[in-house]
Amino acid sequence: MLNIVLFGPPGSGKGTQSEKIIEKYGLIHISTGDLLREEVAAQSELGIRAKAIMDKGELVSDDIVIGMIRKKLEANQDGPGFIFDGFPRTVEQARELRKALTDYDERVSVMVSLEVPREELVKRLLKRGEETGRSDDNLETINKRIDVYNRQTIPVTYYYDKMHKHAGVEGIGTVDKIFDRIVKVIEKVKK
Ligand code: B4P
Repeated sequence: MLNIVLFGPPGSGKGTQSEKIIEKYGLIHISTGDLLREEVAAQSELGIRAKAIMDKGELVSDDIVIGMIRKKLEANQDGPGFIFDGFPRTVEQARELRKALTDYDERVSVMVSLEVPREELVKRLLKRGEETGRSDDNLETINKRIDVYNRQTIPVTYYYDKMHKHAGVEGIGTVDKIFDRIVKVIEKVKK
């Protein structure tokens, strides 16, 4: 299987690039952000709790997110592999992902980290907020999300560095240009 972790700060293009990677490699998409927003839309108990946390720009608890991932992995064992979009976001989540994949004799092939400067992230997310009305795309929450990323999520890069699986990719330019850079990284690990 080809198992890709697509990593980066909020607004770095994870969701955007995931679509293109799926189209090319036929991977199964697991976006914890999308899964949480589905729960919010369904107004489930989990969704109601998650919305309050997401609107503050904080991270939903590891237990909840890991539970969602395990369910998805269990249900999709026959595919060509997975793209993990927006997960893991803490070192604990990274450790749990490793354990869950090991249960199926699988592992992460590569962690692709999209690198985008803060001012560009803020610009993109404000634009998306205007266009879609997404409730966490407002200036205060965007700044909080980026701070949370720098504090809680950046350490995940060191975790994959130690395993020689972290590949940084410049996330500035056209969507197609960035996709070409990602494909180069994937093709190397596919061999
Ligand atoms: P996510 O849904 O993962 O939100 P995100 O990181 O903001 O989105 P993404 O990064 O995918 O957006 P994209 O760049 O594609 O998470 C939302 C919240 O859910 C979190 O704050 C947290 O509370 C919770 N959560 C999710 N996962 C969790 C976890 N594992 N643990 C705990 N909590 C979790 O797109 C941004 C914009 O940029 C788009 O409008 C796009 O069109 C634009 N764009 C993309 N590429 C571009 C380019 N090259 N040039 C210009 N614009 C571009």
